[in-house]
Amino acid sequence: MNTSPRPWWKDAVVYQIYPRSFMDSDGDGIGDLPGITARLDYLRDLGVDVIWLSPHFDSPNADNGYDIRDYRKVMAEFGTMADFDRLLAGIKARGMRLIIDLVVNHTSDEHAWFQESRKSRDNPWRDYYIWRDPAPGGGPPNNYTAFFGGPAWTFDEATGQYYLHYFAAKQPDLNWENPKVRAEVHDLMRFWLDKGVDGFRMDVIPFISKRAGLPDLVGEERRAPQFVYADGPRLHEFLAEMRREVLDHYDTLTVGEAFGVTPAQARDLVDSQRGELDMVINFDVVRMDAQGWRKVAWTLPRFKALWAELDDCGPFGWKSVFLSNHDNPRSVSHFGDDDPAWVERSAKTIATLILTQRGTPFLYQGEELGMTNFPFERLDQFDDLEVAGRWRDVAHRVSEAEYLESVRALARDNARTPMQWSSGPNGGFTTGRPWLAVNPNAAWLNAQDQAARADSVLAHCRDLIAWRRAQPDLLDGAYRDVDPDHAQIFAYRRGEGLLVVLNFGRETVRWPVPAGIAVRGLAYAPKGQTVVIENGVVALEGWTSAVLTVG
Ligand code: TEU
Repeated sequence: MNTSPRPWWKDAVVYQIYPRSFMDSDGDGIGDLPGITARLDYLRDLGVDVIWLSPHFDSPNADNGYDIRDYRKVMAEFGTMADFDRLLAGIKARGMRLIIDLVVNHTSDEHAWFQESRKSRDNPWRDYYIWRDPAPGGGPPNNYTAFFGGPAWTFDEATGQYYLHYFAAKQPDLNWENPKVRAEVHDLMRFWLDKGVDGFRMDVIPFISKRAGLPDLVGEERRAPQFVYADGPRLHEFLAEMRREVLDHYDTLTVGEAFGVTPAQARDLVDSQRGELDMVINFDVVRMDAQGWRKVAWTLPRFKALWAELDDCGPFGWKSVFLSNHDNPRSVSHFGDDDPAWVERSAKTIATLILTQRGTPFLYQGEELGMTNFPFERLDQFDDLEVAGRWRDVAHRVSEAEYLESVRALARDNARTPMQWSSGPNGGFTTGRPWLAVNPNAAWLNAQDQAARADSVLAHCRDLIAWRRAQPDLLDGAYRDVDPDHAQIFAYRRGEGLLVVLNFGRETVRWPVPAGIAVRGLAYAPKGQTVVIENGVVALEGWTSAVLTVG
């Protein structure tokens, strides 16, 4: 029997900050650490427990900080180490915690290790990266493709070999087979933990172990190489070593970004008896309507089936719950209804889902306001290298209109437009020129307006976060979908005492409570939205959510 105390992160609500787009304090159009520090009261008032900060390290920004040049230095645009220390102190002073991004599948090609590594075949850092000779007939060593377009190999003239990169050519993959690389990673983790950070979100962590011999992708593997990249033979060993060497000596939260991981593999990664990760960020739901770059249809029954499948994270596992982040469209545009007449109700419904599923909820900046996708109209409006990179791959066989239609729905830049603090210039994000355009709906969709209204999305998130703390059934109760086939209602039990009912459409629905569940009353609903319980039927207005007590 497991007698250890319940870890703090099981009851926590996590809030992700993408620093580039959160708050600019110095007018250069780029968000920064002092900007975040200035907004800590906003986050405390919202009631979140943990902040996950996307990369804040020195970087040439080929991929907005996911290409790190120096792991021990703060990105100049974001401030200094003193600014980081002030931010961390401000977070602690408010009773919150901080986890940072650990991006160690790859570095920037401008990292000192790679600068050395590429110099010569016998350089002491050569084996920090993955170098291979050209294929016998010339060309890349195998047919691996990169997520940002083109092959996963780039030829380096100086030494006549190719280096491997699963992402951009400016993001060479580290060679985790080399014990020195692993020791370097452990060291840099200790550096930040000793400063007082409370853990890590680990970027594409399942990719660190490469398949032995790097054989070609075959058949279906070519369409979704992430499943091959995430399936290396030493992944579990490397994670257990990291736990032993580093994490066991601190009180941390570790959440692995599990791109390419199946639910079955995820169960191993989060099995606390194995000692690897505390939870993972699973892609099944957020990418359910994406085939590569192409947007395909999704349905509510399929959506529900995926939640049910993910809920099974094994007897010793735990999971994260999220519907958006900096790599995905805005949740209200993606799975809700971002029509101005419905956006607030719809965003509240989605927030209820996130805050009442079993697992640790992750809210992404602006989601607490119902921020929407940006009305992109042309390819040249996108900043993200992924949009141009994939376009280069497919332009010869796909029309620009067809590509744009998918990309405007799914592109990562939708989530990266600046936070909408007010209806003022640039949504109150900056006094300068924002690095990425502010969504024009900041005029009426912003934090200042919502903070003043008791029925706003922001107020709903705040109220529900506070309320859930005192609900053992929400924190730990078993999960059971009670009507998996309904096309508009998502309804699930939490523990013995609660039933959550969400209306995923505009029409009012009269939903008959399934036999065997006795509804006792309404425990929670967003302010100003009508829920009527009568004769075993729950009537919910369009895009309305309710938590009911059952017995
Ligand atoms: O994301 C990797 C990932 O899983 C994808 O979302 C990826 O961004 C792409 O869309 C694949 O199709 C992580 C980071 O979250 C992302 O921002 C980085 O660009 C990427 O790794 C590389 O570090």
